[in-house]
Parts: sequence; structure tokens; C-alpha cells
Amino acid sequence: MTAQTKITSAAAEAADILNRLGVSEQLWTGGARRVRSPVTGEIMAHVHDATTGEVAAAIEAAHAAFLTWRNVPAPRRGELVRLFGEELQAAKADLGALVTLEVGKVVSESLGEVQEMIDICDYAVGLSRQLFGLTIATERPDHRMMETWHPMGVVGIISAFNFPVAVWSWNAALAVVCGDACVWKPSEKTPLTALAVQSLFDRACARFGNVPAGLSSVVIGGREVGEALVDHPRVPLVSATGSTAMGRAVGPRLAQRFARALLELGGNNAAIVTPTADLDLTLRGVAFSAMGTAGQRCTTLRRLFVQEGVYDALLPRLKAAYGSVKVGDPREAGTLVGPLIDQAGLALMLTALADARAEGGQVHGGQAVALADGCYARPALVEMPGQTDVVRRETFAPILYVIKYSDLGEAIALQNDVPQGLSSSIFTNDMREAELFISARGSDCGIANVNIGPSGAEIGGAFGGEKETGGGREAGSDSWKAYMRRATNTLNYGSTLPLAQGVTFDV
Ligand code: UN1
Repeated sequence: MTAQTKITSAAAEAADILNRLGVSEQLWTGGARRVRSPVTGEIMAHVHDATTGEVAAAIEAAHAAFLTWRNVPAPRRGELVRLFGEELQAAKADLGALVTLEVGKVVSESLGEVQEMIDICDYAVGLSRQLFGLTIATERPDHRMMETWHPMGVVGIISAFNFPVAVWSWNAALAVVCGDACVWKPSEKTPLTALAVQSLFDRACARFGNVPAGLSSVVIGGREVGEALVDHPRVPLVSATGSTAMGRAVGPRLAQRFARALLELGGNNAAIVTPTADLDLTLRGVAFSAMGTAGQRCTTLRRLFVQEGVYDALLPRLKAAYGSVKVGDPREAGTLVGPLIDQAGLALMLTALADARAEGGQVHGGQAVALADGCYARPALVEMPGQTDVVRRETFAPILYVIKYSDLGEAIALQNDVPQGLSSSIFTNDMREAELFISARGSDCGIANVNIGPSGAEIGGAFGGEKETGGGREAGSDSWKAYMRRATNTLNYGSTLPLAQGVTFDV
């Protein structure tokens, strides 16, 4: 139960990294917005908010860049992303360390986040030779019908604090090979990692040569900056990651001007443990997906449904894992749970635990941990009598609600009976149960896994979810289609003009 006590300066370390990554000092000093490290509570930098005029200028520059970039052959655009991936690889340790300082992730998870960026770059390079459309049978003689995919324009990217760089890269790497330009509004809690990534992108651009200025840029700020991006007529697509409340504000504004929204919002992810589950594997899967990233992934496991026959076998082991996991400075070897993002995040966790107690829950762990001026807490395991209100809402913190069930159909119904629909999993060695869970009448989420937890997805699959999660899909599979506009072309190579549907119109 002891937290690490050795805390070294986050501010000095951040300054060293920013310098090494080539981020001009004037970008992170002298501004009005303070950047606080959740690791130590120190102020690491003062960044400048963009004015709405500066946001508009960035969008106009991006639009001008798009007009040039769309003419560059896609595989050549892929070459820029390949160079960017090389820059990320070379800077992996530094960028990972900066993610740790700014978000509080443990080092291996921060490195994993940068690896996710490298992976999507590799994916996007291959994709740059695979942006294909279909050729479709036509009903008319001497005709050909096909679809073509064209660059779309400026993509606005609004990202959240918890994956401050990877989620941007899922969007940006695809957008760039698709021939688009990007304007990025990072979370106001994590501007430093965004500035660092922009610097690495600029390095790749310098090596590539002739990249139009403004192809990708960062605008820092709060709600007004996001709104300026969302409302601008030169932005045909906004990809926004964050809370359901944010998505509720962004979605209708985009709809108002018929722009596209790609929303990746809240999750309230569950796992079901059936009697045949391998409990060693289940324990590890549950521990990582519930406690990892201090419970601050969209995909974090928040609800665990355990069949009554295995409840007493699993719960003591889970309690032991919760009691022994090392909470503390995420830079220290052995730490598995770092701080929450800020004091507000910690307060939300403590409020949810109080609500859980009031709703009949038995809370194990969950105490705030005093360590420097950081925002630390022990992860909480909460045995609940049922799926009460607090369980149905997403609290972005390391709280796992555990509920006993008897029948699998009942467990699947409970797992689906929440407003959110991002990720889910089942632990079972019964093929029928596994198949049922991923079938049409199984999990209603965008991600449904078997014998792994709901978090930690690879970039090759489409990432996103249903219901209040927003419906968007990012990263792999055919997610690239969201960043392009589709045209259907019908070509007549004959000398007559037969009309479709047998219509005659003789003049
Ligand atoms: C997020 O929390 O917004 O699947 C993204 C995962 C990570 C991405 C999470 N690859 O947990």
C-alpha cells in the first residue's frame, strides 16, 4: 500500500525534452495557459492560446496546402508519413517520457502510445497504395461504372488528454495519405506533447522537401478554439475524441452546416467471466484493462460481470491484485498505476465511490494517496448489488464495479444496458458462449473481444463504438474512407445513349 516517495522535477525534465525535440522555447514559455504535470503538480510550461483569428488563419493555410497536396500522388504522400514514422522512432524515448510527464502514464504505456503512432504510420504508408474503389456492373451496354475516392479538404482533429498523441496520429496519418490537410486542437491539458509531435512532423516535412506550408498545424486553447474549428466552413470533417458531453456539443454544430463528424466519445466497457474461464488469464486481463492507465482509457474496463459459480474463486485474487499493485511516480520502475490527470479527475473518482457506497456498494481501495502535489489514488474494486446509476455512468478513473450474475443471457443484457457502446469482452473457454457474445444478439459494442480485456486494441482494426460513443471509426480496416469523398462515375463508350431504368426520352 506504500506509494513511491522519490519525486524528481518534472519541469526540468520536460524542458530538456522539448529542447531536444526542437520545440521553440517561445511556444512553451510566456503564455497565459499553465501546463501542470499530474506527476508532481509542478507547472512545466506556459503555452499560448490561439485566438479565433489565428485558428481561422491556420484553417485557411491548411486549405491552401490541401489544394496543392491533393495533386501529389498518394504513394508519394505516403513517403512523407514514412519519414514522419522514422522521426517518431528516433524520438520514441523522449516523446514517451513527455507523455509520462504530461499525462502521468507509466513509461511502458507511454512508449506503447508512441509505438501506436509508429504502427499507424506504417499502416498509412501501405494504405497510400491501396486507396481503391470498386468497379460495378452497369445495366447499360457499353458503359462502365466505378467509384473513385478523392481528397476531401481540411480535417479538424480534436483530441483528448488520455491518448494525447496516438489518437491524433490515427487521424492525421490517414488524412495526409488521403490528400487532406489537418488542424489539430489537442486537449488543453496536454499541449506540450502536441507541440513536440508538430516539431517532429516539421522535421519530416523538411526532409521530404516541398511540403506546402500549413499542411498540419496545432492550435492550442479551450472551448472557443474547438468551436472555431467546428464552425469553420472550410473544414468538411471534424474528428473529435472526448466526453459524450463534448460530442453532444460538437455533433449538432457540424450537422448544422452539413459537415461530417467522426466522434469517439465515452465508453463504459464491460467484461463477462463465465464458469469455464481460465482464471489466471482472466485475472491478468482484468487487472491491465481496469487499472492500467489509471483507469483513463476510453476502453478501460469499468464493469465486471462474474458468474456466481466462479465469483468466490476470482474475487479474492482480484482483491489481492488491487491491494498489491504499486501506485506512484510513473517514471519509477515497477509502478503500474500513475496519477489521475488532475485534481478534478481525482474528485470525480471520490464522488463516484461515495455514490457507489450509497447505492449499496462495498468498496475495496480507492483512497487518495498523498505524493508530492500529484493526483494519486489507489485503484478501487467495488462489489455492487446490481447495475445501479453510478455503474451506468462513465467515471474516468480506476474504479471497477463487480456484479454477480447467474445466466449468460442476463449478463449480456446487463452489459448492453448502458448508454455507451465502445468496447467489451468475455472470458470463456466455451465456444458457444464466445460465439454468442460476438454474434448479432451478443455485445452491442464497436469492439467485442474473447479472452482479452476490452482495452489495448491494435491499430489494424477499426476503432470506435455505438450509441453514446458516437459511431465513428478510426485507425485500421476501411476507416480511411471517412477522410475522402467518394464519387460514382459512369462512362459511356458507345455511340448511343441508353437511359437507366429503361426510360425513353427521344427528342
Ligand atoms: C482512447 O482511450 O481514446 O484500445 C484510445 C486502446 C488504445 C487506444 C485507446 N489502443 O486501449
